[in-house]
Parts: sequence; structure tokens; C-alpha cells
Amino acid sequence: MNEPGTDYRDMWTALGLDLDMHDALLRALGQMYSDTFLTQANRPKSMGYFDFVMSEVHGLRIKELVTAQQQGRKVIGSFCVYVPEELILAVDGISVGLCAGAEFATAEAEHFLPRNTCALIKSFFGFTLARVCPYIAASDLVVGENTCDGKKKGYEPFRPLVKSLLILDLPQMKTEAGKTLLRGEYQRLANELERITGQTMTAERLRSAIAVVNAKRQALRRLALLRSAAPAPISGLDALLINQVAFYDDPIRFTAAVNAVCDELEERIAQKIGVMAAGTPRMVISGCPMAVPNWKLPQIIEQAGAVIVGEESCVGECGMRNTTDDSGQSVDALLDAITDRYWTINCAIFTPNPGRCEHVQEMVQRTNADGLIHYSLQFCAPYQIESVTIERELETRGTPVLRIDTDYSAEDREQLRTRVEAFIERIRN
Ligand code: BJ8
Repeated sequence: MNEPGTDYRDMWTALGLDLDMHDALLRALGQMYSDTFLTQANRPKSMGYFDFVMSEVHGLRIKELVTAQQQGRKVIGSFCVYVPEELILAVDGISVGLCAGAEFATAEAEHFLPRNTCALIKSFFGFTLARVCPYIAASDLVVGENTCDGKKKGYEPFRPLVKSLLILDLPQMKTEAGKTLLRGEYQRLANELERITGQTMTAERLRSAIAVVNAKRQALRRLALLRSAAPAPISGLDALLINQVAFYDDPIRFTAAVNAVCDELEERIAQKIGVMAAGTPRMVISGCPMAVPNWKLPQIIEQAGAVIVGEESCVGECGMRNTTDDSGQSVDALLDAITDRYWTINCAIFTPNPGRCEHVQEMVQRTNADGLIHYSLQFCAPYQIESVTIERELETRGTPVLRIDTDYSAEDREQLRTRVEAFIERIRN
């Protein structure tokens, strides 16, 4: 996916990548990207920026990271939206998301993991073992977390595969004790970030980092709200792509690009231009996060004749909504505010977790959705179990729900297509 004519092979070799495997991955990704995104009709022109970012996601962006490292900055990788980007930026670090959304070297991953591990975990193991992920290779520190059992235990065999790994001990219940634990873990992360970067986290630096991340989340919020318009001004695939790129791109540049998309969408809405015809069934999708290049289900939904108008997931509103109060005058006060903000994330690893169902319902109402598609990765017990509650609550209130359990393989594509088409038909009738 690198820019034609640009040769990054020396950089990839220096990062320790397996060039043959990496070439094969890039060929497959490039084809998948063209088939999924560039074939869409009526895309906003401003999506060109995101096409470019994706074409350079293993090229120019990695070069930026390596150049920053040569200037003394550190790259911090993470797998979960509970890892505050604000803390990383406050020590002049660069935050990158490491979750992977494709099958790769699954057999090798299964030397470390049981077969009944979710595809997301197997995927980041596979990408690491096959030496095809420049983000993992470039990370000076990887921050993991004990959220679900698969990740919590998976980090044990993962530790020797990366330069340095810090595990956050996340609470599992939204109690005062849980919040105190989270606050303590953020302090521990802040200390480790200071140690690894040699920088001091002052209140002023933390406030400016919060401002950068708040601006990014406000832009994503603006995008989310514009999708309530009818006809929908942007496809769910493109909106998902923007949310995925949020984990890789420079945050200030990314914010400007999202606001440019929003400007264009506002013009479209004023002129009643939709990405699909008025009256197209509108869907909210909810569930496990969809990391690049996990586009299978959204593509099937939109090819089947519906438009996705919101994502309740960590690569979507669950991870990106809500800003942080930046009025605190001390590092302690700002860490309290950061804890308050991250406490509002409703991951299914919490028990009980009523806030997630409330958020899903609010999204369905706000976006005027006709139905909800709940997406779980196979073997993800937290989301699979919650999907039953969500289905019951929403169906009781008159919103049709389709529950999908899948993985990253293409094997169930046609079966999923049939189920999604039948669901859309149910909504139309
Ligand atoms: S805050 S959703 S990013 S933990 S799909 S690995 S849960 S078995 S990713 Fe997540 Fe943080 Fe929660 Fe969000 Fe486990 Fe499920 Fe696999 Fe998952």
C-alpha cells in the first residue's frame, strides 16, 4: 500500500520485518481496500485524505514514527481505549493502536493460544509472530490491560515478543473502589511514561495534550451527529475508516481532516445529497471493535442495501465520545479528570454494564435507525453474552435486532449476506 515509487524496504528491514511476508500482506490489503472502499459510489471528495493515509499506513506514517524516534521521541502502542492518549502526548510520545483485523499466521498464533481465542487476539499474535506489523515493531513500549480473559492471559506469552510491556490492572465493576483502582493505574502509567521518555508530565503539558485529544473527539462527535441526517451523507464504511485511522494518524492533522469531511457533509446535507437514496434502511452497528482491515460485515450490510449510521464500539462512539475537563490546575486534578472521562466507557468486560445498552438505545433514537446489528467476535464471551440483553431490551422497545457472531475469515461471507439481506427485508416490510 506504499506510494508508487517510494521504497521503504530499508526501513522495514531495519524494523525487523519479514519482507516477503510483508509484501504479501500489503498486496492483499491494497486489493481489499480498493474492492471495499474505492468501488463505493458517491463518496465525499474529502475522503481522499483517508485513502492517502491508508495507502501510506505502512509507509509514510511509519517513516514519521521512525524519524520522531531518531529525534528522541517514543512510540507507545496499545490495544484498548482505556489507555489514555492524553498521558502519552503529555510526555511528547506518539500513541498508536495495535489491534489487528485480519487473519495472519493463525497456525503460529495457535502455538501460543487455544483455538477458541477471539480473532482479534489471534490476529495481533499472528502479525507479531510473522513480523509484518511495523507498528508493533516500532513500539518502544506496549501497554496492555487485563480486560477480557483472552487478552489478560494472552499478554503472558506476548511479553517476550515485544520490546517492553506494561499491563494495566483495570477494574471490572463500576464501584468507587473500581474507580480508585483505575486512577491508581493511570498514575502508574504516567510514572512509566515519564521514566521511558525522560520527560516530566507537568500540568501545562497535560492540559495541552487534553486539548489535542478533546479536539479530535469533538471532530468525531461532529461527524457522528451529521450522520443523523436523512439521507445519510456518508457511508458507514467511510465513517468506520475515519474512526480506524484515529488510532494511527497524527492527532492534529487527523482532526483537521475530519473537520474537512464534516464541512463537506454539511454542504451535502444542505443540498439533500445522500450517499444512498432517501428511504434506505438505516442501521446502527454495535459490539466488538473493528480494527483495520476488518471491513467484512459493514461491507456486506451496505452492499445488501442498508446504510450504517452509527457504530457503538470502541472503534466508534464508545471509544471516542466524551471529552475531558481540562480546567484542573495540577497534574493530580487533571489525572482525576482523565479518570472521570475514561470511566464513562462502557466495555462489556464490566459487570453489570447497563450504560452500554442505554447508549445503544440513545444512538438508535438519535440516528433514526431502523434496526441494530450486534456484532460479536466468536469466543468473545463479554460481548456475546451482552448481545442477548441488548437484543431483548431493544426488541421490547420496537427496534429490530440482528445478532451476528463471526470472525475474520471469509468463509461465512455468503451465509452472513443471506442473514443480513433477510433482516433488511424484515425492516422494509
Ligand atoms: S474497552 S472492547 S478495546 S477491551 S473481542 S479481545 S473483549 S475477547 S477488544 Fe476491547 Fe478495551 Fe473493551 Fe474496547 Fe477480548 Fe472480546 Fe476479543 Fe476484545
